Amino acid sequence: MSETLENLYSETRTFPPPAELAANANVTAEAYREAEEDRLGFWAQQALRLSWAKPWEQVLDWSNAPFAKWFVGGELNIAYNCVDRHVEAGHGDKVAIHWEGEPGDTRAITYADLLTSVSQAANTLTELGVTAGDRVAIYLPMIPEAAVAMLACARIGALHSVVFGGFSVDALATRIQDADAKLVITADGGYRRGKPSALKPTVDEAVAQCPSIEHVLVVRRTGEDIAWGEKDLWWHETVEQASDKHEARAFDSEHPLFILYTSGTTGKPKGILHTTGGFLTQVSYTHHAVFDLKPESDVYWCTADIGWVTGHSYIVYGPLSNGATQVMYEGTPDTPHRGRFWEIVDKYKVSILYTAPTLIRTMMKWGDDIPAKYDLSSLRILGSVGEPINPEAWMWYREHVGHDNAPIVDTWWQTETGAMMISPLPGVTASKPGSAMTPLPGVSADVVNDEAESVPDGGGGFLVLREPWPSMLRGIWGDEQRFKDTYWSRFGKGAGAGDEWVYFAGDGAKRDEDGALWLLGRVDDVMLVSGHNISTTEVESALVSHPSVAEAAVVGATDPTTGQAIVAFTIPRGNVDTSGDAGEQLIQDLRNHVAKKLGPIAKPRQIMLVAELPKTRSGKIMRRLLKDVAENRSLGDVTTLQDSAVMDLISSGMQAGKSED
Ligand code: 6R9
Repeated sequence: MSETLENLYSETRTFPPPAELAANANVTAEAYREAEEDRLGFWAQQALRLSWAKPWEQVLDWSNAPFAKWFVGGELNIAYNCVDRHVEAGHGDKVAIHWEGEPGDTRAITYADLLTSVSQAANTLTELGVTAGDRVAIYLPMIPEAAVAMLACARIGALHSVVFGGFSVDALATRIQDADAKLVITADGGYRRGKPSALKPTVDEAVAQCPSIEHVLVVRRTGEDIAWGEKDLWWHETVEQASDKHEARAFDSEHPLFILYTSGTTGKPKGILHTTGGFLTQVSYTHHAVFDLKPESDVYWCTADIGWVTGHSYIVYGPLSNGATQVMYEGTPDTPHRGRFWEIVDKYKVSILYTAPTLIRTMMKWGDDIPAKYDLSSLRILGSVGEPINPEAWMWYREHVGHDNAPIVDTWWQTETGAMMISPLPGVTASKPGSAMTPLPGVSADVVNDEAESVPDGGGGFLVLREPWPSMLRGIWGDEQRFKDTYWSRFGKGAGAGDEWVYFAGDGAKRDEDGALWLLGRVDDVMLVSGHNISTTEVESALVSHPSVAEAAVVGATDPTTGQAIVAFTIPRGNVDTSGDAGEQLIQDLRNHVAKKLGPIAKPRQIMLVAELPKTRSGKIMRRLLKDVAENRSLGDVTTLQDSAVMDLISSGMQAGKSED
């Protein structure tokens, strides 16, 4: 990418917060002013929302940059903050988790229940020889034991490394080996798409390659037959029989909390390391501020999987530290029917919903009539995370889910940032559809050119973070050099330019005429067409703005005339006729539609109509694989792909219909 990224799309709609919400918001515009005047003082104030066993002496130690220390000298226990203190405050009977299994079985878990289970699990882990600093791999479905296991590790100072249930033997084994984990916590299986889906056989195969594993702790979920080895222990025969008395001892603010592997687009997965005090401070504050959480009345639901950072920060640590009541759902959105999500919102009167653009676009594809069948009036705030949300998907979310008045918070952040960084505040910000708007109080994000200079309003470039933040990653497990190279060597001091350390997020972005930020996707995906740097996001959003399109993925394929040419893979909405001539006509209409919205430079060379797109388990489109298809190469690494059959379908379609002009 050369100096800047083209800014092709312009958006004029804005939606101010509803007056009543603004009047009662947890956080007002004052927070931006306070943080602006005294950033460290602001974060120290937020840290006081937690319960510390020993106060800190220094808010930030940045002398060993890019390795940060936050709340230096302070001590706290994370599980105590997420569980015990709510029980001590008299909220033991309050529901922490309304769990909904895919087959329709349910459990209501109070904070007192959670304290019992976490204490029992902490005692069991200790009996199994797990001590502070040890690593524990967690490979579980979306069942309450996943949260219990994470909190039990945190309680005794062991690091958890959660691996998506559904990752392959190899993916699990390499993560166990890299972290040198002692224990795996898993289940016989979970329910997905209406049937039991086994997990234990994958663990058995992985553990056979991992001599570091001493024990495998197995939750019984499906009751299916499984093989049983000498390292295996049932959860119900150990944890559920253990003493429920466990004293939570305090750990240093910089004590490691967890490792979470992120694959990025290429290469060996990186074990992103997070620590205790700063992480909890920022997840807790952002959950309170961005969702305006009122713990006494709100019902919160984050649809993420626990194996994604969103599940760590915004199912476990953020909501529980704030004493929230939340919904946790085991299964898929279309089991047993496509209204399942809305049925759950209606049933539990969910008031805050946090989901991903991929789900919103899927719901768009399935049709407006489905959410219309349910009472969604309890919803008062809607969140989005994981990818840029196309303006049209944003509008659909607002109209069909948020009854035209619930504010949408589009939250930009990463596994590496640990917590939200750029997002509207629901009681303050007048939001634009598709924009994450502005950095949160205490966060300094910028859009820069190659020389790390801020681009003017209306310009595009690289998204960077100029100041350290409490929940920032503390490194890559076992690889200091890779940490510096990946995030700190592109701009600023680490690049030999100036005195300031500048974090490069790997994303492209633009700042519009009003100073609002628009995320434009990974810079690796930027297309270079006849000398113009065009973001995949803008072309995808232009396609999704056509009434016949639900979802689109765009890649730059090598082209003899233009360097790269735009190739689009497009999912039509449910009711659209794509057979024969109608399909050909639609493709021409779409090409013209993009040219009209963004200018002729962005007109796709080729458009494929497809039924599905390749996605990761967290719902991100894997453009790299589509590029392989568009350039007629054999497919690269597919280990993080959610459904491998999708690629066969797309490749065969690509061979059949090469429509260009
Ligand atoms: C939380 C999470 C991080 C990458 C990030 C960016 C993309 C996440 C986004 C977004 C635009 C948003 N991303 N949220 N892009 N708007 N609101 O997703 O973490 O899985 O590590 O992914 O996801 O590209 O760099 P992670």
